Amino acid sequence: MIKIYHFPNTRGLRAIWACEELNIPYKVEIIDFSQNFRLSPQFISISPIGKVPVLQDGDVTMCESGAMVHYLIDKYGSGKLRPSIDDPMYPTYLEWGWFAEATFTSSISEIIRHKRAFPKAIHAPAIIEFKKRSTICLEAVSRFLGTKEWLLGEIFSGADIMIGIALTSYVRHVEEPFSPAMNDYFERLTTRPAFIRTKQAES
Ligand SMILES: N[C@@H](CCC(=O)N[C@@H](CS)C(=O)NCC(=O)O)C(=O)O
Repeated sequence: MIKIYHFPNTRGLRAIWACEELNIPYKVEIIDFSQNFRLSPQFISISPIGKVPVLQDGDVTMCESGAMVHYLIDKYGSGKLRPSIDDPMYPTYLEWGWFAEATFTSSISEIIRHKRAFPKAIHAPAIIEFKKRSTICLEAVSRFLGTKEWLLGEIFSGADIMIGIALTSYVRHVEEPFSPAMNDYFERLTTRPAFIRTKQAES
């Protein structure tokens, strides 16, 4: 069975959510998030820089959340949650999935990393700058979404899972209100039964 090493409220939610949407059996192992454990030889052997999530599926071990979502959808989705490669929406699907981690979540992570690295010397202008960069990403998502139900239109896809978890991080760490349209999208995402089960799976 697929095993997902995870810590609550982190990117492992993406892999769990994909499993839930696709009804793939999986189990979650909540790890000890201390650096001691994450940088231990035991954990580094499955996650080379000591981060979560890690997904194991038989002989496959993965430690990038976006790659996990992509893999689960391609391997187990039977065409669900993604357009086919010759669909004109396919590049858009890839683009927003990548944007979610490489650009959007990465800006939000700067806030977390800065606070964790300098708990007694948080540099307020740096936090303001990181929040500003994260909000520019949010606005890009908002413009692209427009009045659509999901990023690709009527079909919920892996790109929504990727962006959805970036939005949960935005709420927790940027703490700026969403526009009404973004609020509606966020509500559509977080009231999906699979998302609700995802949150239950990590507690
Ligand atoms: N690009 C990786 C990032 C993984 C990552 O940064 N994970 C965070 C939790 S969401 C972590 O383990 N942080 C611990 C640290 O930075 O030391 C992914 O998408 O899986």
